[in-house]
Amino acid sequence: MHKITTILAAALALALPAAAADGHGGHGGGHDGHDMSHMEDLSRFGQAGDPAKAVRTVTVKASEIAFDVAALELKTGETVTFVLENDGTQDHEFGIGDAAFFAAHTKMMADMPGMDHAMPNIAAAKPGETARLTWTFSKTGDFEFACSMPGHYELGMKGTISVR
Ligand SMILES: [Cu+2]
Repeated sequence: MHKITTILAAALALALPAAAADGHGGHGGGHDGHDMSHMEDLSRFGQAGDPAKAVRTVTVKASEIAFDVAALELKTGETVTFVLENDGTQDHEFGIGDAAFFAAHTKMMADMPGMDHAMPNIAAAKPGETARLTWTFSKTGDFEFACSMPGHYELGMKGTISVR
């Protein structure tokens, strides 16, 4: 009997992390099983910023299927607030990352449509709505901004971020 209990406990221990780990702890309610912990460390392209410390605001308009901005040139250490204006008829996102991040995130979006994909480096706006994202570009380098809605990245809904 003791042995069976031990085996059951081991099986539960194996099953729990996948079912319970949200990885963010703040906004995962109602979306159990969406484990973001496999994502890489976002800090290689900066971190969420304090809106009160933003040195500028950049408005990016989204429509089908493109942004009205192709390239951003920023200074290392700058905190920028982005205002995503969705002028289109589909949902769009403005995310900050790099090619590897978007390769993984667009795949997840395509594999799990309808899930809550909220992440600190992504703003999402429904048609006619506006969303804000403040980001501190603490790392020098070449990054990307993009929309991860299924197919949009592949259709060119992305641009470059140069941080110097
Ligand atoms: Cu889009």
